[in-house]
Amino acid sequence: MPLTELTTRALASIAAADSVKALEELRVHMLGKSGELTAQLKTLGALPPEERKEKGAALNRVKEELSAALEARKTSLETQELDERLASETIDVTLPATPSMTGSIHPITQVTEELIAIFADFGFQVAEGPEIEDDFHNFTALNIPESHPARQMHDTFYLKGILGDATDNAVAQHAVLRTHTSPVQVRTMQSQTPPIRIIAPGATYRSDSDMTHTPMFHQIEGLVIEKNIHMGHLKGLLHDALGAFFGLEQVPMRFRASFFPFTEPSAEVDIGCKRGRDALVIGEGSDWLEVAGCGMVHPNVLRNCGLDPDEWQGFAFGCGIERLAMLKYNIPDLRTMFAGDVRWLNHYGFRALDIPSLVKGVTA
Ligand code: 2U9
Repeated sequence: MPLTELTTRALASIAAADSVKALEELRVHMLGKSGELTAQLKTLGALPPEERKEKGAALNRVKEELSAALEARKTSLETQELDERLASETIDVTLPATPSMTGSIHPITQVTEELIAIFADFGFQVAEGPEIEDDFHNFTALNIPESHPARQMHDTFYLKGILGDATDNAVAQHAVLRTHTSPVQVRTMQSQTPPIRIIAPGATYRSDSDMTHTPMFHQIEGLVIEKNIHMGHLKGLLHDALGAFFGLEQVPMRFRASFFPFTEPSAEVDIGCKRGRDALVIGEGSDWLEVAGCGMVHPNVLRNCGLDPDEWQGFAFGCGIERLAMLKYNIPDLRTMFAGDVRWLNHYGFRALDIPSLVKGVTA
């Protein structure tokens, strides 16, 4: 076919192509390996040099013209196709998003928030204090004598150096990682005037690591200081708080006489339970499970914190948050709590929007 006719027909076909796909087929048909123009280019080699030069130049011009026409048509078709899609496809930007949830609330955080919700309902405020303490607030004020085993190296993490200025008549104070949250109550008694009604949740540290102990763990402690507060109030409060926590109207509970340096009298708190072969049911059965310790604040502690024991008395209690979380949410192994395993967190973690509130009961 003469070159001019081939060009005219090809340009007409390009102009008539109605899709990017049809255009691509045309390109292959003309300029592809077995295309019409390519076939003509292949014949150049057999021509005498003068004729080859002339025809070669003509063929290249046609090739460029067709390539340019193909490109221009392609751009125009693409624009047209996009316009058609934009006209036909609609998106409702007012529809609610459907995000996939990632991340979860650790059971320790969840249980802490549950307990805060429960005690806030009883009129308690949340108190906080430093995790690096001195030995006065962590031990001395709490009537824990110098020789007490809890002060020994194997229990307490001592930090290098001392706090305060020992040269300036001040007592040299060892820096320790707090071994309980009790120094928070000491600081509150020193800085506030009773009546006091606080809970102190937070991280605590002991140099202890085995199946049932991790070097960092969490406690929640409570303190009430009033003029006429007594053990009966303490027992009633813990009964109602534990009932709310475990989602039970009446929880069997008993006080067992015990000893703590900072309370007198002291008691350990058990709740009734039934131990099945692989399940533990709280609130039923004839077995007992220890969940907390408590007592009336020792007069020495009140005095150490600047309160007159003849004027004020108080009760205090403490429990381990890990233990409560394991019991309530059937977590079998303490050490998995801090392994940072995302699969564990997906399983035992809570949704960020499941904020504990007493409106529905704090039991998830
Ligand atoms: C002040 C006065 C008294 C807090 C108390 C307990 C009893 C207790 C343990 C339970 C399990 C700690 O996590 S655990 O090992 N705690 O048995 N704690 S009375 O008494 C205080 C605290 C502060 C000023």
